[in-house]
Amino acid sequence: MAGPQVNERERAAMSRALRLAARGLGTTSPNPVVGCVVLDARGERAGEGWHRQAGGPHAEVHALREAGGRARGGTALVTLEPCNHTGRTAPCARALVEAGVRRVVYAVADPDPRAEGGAATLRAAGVETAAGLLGEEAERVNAAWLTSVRRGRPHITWKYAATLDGRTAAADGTSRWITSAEARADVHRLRAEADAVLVGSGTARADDPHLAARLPAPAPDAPAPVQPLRVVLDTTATAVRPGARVLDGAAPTLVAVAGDADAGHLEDHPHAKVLRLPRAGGGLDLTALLDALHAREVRSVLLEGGARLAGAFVAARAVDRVVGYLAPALLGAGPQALTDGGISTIADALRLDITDARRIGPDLRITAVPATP
Ligand code: AOF
Ligand code: ZN
Repeated sequence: MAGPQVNERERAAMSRALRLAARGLGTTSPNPVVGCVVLDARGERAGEGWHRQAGGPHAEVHALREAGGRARGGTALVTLEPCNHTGRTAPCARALVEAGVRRVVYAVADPDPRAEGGAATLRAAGVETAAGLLGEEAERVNAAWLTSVRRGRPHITWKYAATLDGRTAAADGTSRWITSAEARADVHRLRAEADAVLVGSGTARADDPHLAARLPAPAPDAPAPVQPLRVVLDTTATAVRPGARVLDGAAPTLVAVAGDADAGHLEDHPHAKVLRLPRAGGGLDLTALLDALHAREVRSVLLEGGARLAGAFVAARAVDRVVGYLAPALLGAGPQALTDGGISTIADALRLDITDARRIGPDLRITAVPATP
């Protein structure tokens, strides 16, 4: 996509703003991640900042503070259209006008109805605006928040680890460890960035997973990342037993059960919350689940297992990103990473675009998103 007319310094500054924005992954939810760089009238970098925490100053405020008087006549590069509303902080569009910024370049328009209109406010005050610079990259770093605001449901990442022939365990059920320690550490990063991690009852029963993240050290001047909500789909309330590792209190845990399930042992448990959902197609109603998570301001979900649950999300076309860790090994038999996706003919394949492929230790990590038709 052709972006706006910009010079090389502006492009480099937006690229820097995107890297700054990414520092907020894991600490800004339910707010977006946003980065901002202010160039002075000569095009030199005068200030920069990023949003650290919901309720805290927006990225623009940090960057303008650092730039001080050098913002006058300068250019602000922001990864999200500056806000136009008085929320927990004053409108950034006004702050940019008051600082005397001459031009504002932003990567993605703000779809939040509370905040929209920043670009129009800037233009009305005589500030030049340009949109779309590195828009695809900005969409990617803010995918969780943008999906949530645009679609009214969390952004869903399906993660799996398999051998090169797509097996997640051997025929006898052994699966420790298919991928390397490096790949498993990378999964902890994915967890730390997610608001919730989700597993089905089969995984809960078979693996008794803990699902907490090994959290990274906080970024400079930033709050510590928080543990994601652990969510288990346990239709009949029989998979999560009182001694289950997800009930250890290390992170909050939500157990979704059918309306008629006998879940007294969970309702009485100090470290569990029970969510009652309607049944659908032999399991729980996924739309109702996503509605309930959205109502709790869960912006992003990491689907961690198993194959049938992933299949249900594929069948519902509710997978926004796939992260596959492929180990250089062959098994030739054993369970598949994905089953029952509701696809029986090649024309119905869920086509993806690979957005990243790299080595993680000895393994290969492939990231892909649904192809746009
Ligand atoms: C941020 N950080 O750097 C920018 C945001 O909850 P509030 O009052 O802080 O407002 C959040 C809204 O402001 C958010 O939904 C988005 O539309 C806009 N811009 N938000 O958290 C930022 N620039
Ligand atoms: Zn703002």
